[in-house]
Formats: sequence, structure tokens, C-alpha cells
Amino acid sequence: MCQDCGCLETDVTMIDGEKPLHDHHKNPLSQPREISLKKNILHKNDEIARHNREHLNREDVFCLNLISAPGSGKTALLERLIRDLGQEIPISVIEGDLQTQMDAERIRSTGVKAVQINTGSACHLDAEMIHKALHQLELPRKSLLFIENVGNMVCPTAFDLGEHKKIAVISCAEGEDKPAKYPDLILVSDVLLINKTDLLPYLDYDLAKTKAAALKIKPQIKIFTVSATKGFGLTAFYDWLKSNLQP
Ligand SMILES: Nc1nc2c(ncn2[C@@H]2O[C@H](COP(=O)(O)OP(=O)(O)OP(=O)(O)O)[C@@H](O)[C@H]2O)c(=O)[nH]1
Ligand SMILES: [Mg+2]
Repeated sequence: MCQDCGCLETDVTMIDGEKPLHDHHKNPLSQPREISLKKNILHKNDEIARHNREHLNREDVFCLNLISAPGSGKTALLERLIRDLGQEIPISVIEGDLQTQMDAERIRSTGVKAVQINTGSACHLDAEMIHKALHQLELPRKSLLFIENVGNMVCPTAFDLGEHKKIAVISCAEGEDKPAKYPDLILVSDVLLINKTDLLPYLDYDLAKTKAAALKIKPQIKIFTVSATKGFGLTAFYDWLKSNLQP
């Protein structure tokens, strides 16, 4: 094992009988270059995200980015929310998925405008994708814009899209260990929705333990326990949404 970096490389070179030098030590363009590239990508993303946010602020649009594992109930929550609040508050949706228009079609069938972004193989939305989608939407003033991210609890956490708040969605059916296993999702989120609470009688799921785990990671996160299908707990979440809309 290399004494300098701890790697297992065996291909070593001797210099003047001194200690062995690995090829990766001689090449200054190895790992540090990879890190700076990642920084550059995120820097560019953040600039576009800032631009998106300025645009949304000018129109008084409150924008929320929903992040969860596949199947936690993001689209079901949006369908329910549109039915419950759509008459009171104008709502628009940007849908993110690798393939298909399925989620956008579900939203459109509620009568609300939805733009579908297909990322192909990318595991997350980025600010440039949202920038293009914003040009396809005429956002009413003082409205809500929801972005449903690609179903993934890891990659979307690194990308600012220009939203005002991030909402993590987990469902009881996924197990109570999710906050502890995916702490970055909790750290970047302002709100945690614990969905599918109607299934609690059939699951071995400790709701209090899940909430405590999330609060340990981020004490200021707001937690709502809800059921998109039965409507449990949604009024408190709607009150929070309304409290964030400019009067
Ligand atoms: N019992 C129950 N089922 C739910 C609830 N919310 C969603 N579901 C079901 O869970 C499944 C997945 O819901 P979706 O809304 O499609 O989940 P999603 O997060 O949008 O999934 P992706 O877009 O694939 O990431 C569907 O069969 C929903 O009917 C809930 O509160 N309770
Ligand atoms: Mg969906």
C-alpha cells in the first residue's frame, strides 16, 4: 500500500534510491482535476439557478422542488393538491422523468398546465432544464410552481434549480431508516412530507422514530405527516404553503 495516499497501487518508480513514487503522484492532472470540473459544473448551474429565481421573484411565483425516491407519491400529492387548492391559487407544474410523458399527462388531466422534461439517462434536473421549461410556461402572478424532480434521493440534492424551497417526500412504505440513510436530502430540504400514512395500520413503521431522526439531522426542518390518497394531514401543509405566498 502507498504510504503517501493509502492506495493499493503496486506500480512504483524509484527516484535516486529514494522512496517509491507512484505514477499518480507524478501526474498533477489526476484526481484534483476531476474535483474542479465538478465545481465548475455546479458553479454554472448555480448562476442559471439564480437567474431562474430572479425571474420567479419578479412574477411573485413561489416555487417548490419535490425530491423523493421513485414512487413516494410526488405526483399523487400534486394531483390531490391541485384538486384541493386549484380553484383558490393558480398552480403550474414542471415534471422531471427519465422517459415518458406519464406524470405530465396525469397533471394535465386535472386541468393544470404541465411541462414534461425528459432527462434521458440523467438522474436529476438541473437549472438549465428548468430555464428552458420556464420559457414554455406563462406563469400567473402570485401563483405556485411545483417542480417534480426525477425519482432519486441522492443526485437532485446537489442541484439548485432556482426554487424557493425544497420539499423531501418519503413514504411510510419505504421504511423508517430513510432520513438516517439519506441525510443530504434532509439537510437541503425545508420541508419533509411523510406520505402514505393511511398505510400505517398495516406497516411496522415507527413514525416518531422517523421524525426524530430527521430532526436530529436538521432541527429546523418542518415535518408534515400526510396521505395523498386519503387527504390526511394536508390542511397543515396547505396552510404552510399559503403562508409563503406574498399577500
Ligand atoms: N396508500 C397510498 N398510496 C399512495 C399514496 N400516495 C401515492 N400512492 C401510490 O403510490 C404509487 C406511486 O405514486 P406516484 O405519485 O406515482 O409516485 P411518484 O413519487 O410520483 O413516482 P415517480 O414519479 O415514479 O418518482 C401510486 O400507486 C399511488 O397511487 C398515499 O398517500 N397512500
Ligand atoms: Mg411522479
